[in-house]
Amino acid sequence: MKRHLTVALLALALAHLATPTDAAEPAPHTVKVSGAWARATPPGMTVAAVYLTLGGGSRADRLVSAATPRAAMAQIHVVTEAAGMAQMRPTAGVDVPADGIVALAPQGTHIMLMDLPRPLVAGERFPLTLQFEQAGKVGVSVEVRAPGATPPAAH
Ligand SMILES: [Cu+2]
Repeated sequence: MKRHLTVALLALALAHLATPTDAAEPAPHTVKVSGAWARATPPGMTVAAVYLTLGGGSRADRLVSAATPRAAMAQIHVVTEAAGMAQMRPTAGVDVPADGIVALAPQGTHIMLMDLPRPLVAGERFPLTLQFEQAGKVGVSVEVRAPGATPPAAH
């Protein structure tokens, strides 16, 4: 009886071990947020842009909103050109294709923080929560960089 139980447990354990390599489909994964940063703001400036990279999950998703305790309001902005001038405006969302990479970078789509109660200081970090249609809420830590700082080279 004891021996039977041992064999059964062993079989169960082996079945478990075998699962990841035997699976035809890769394990499902959700959207990932990385490399979030913002420029430090001069005194009196109450808006700032956050840039980050969205890595798609196993199925397509969509970033629909953002929020942070560091600012009264956060909006997703896209940059468009009108009459030779770059203008930004709120957008309803950003599509993240399955296993795709979407970079929110300077001169392009960004998370706009508005009504900052105090300037962003280089070296500080603050939490940002992104709301996705599929993945739900995903939190990320935003790094504040010195005003002249440039983003790291794309990889
Ligand atoms: Cu903006």
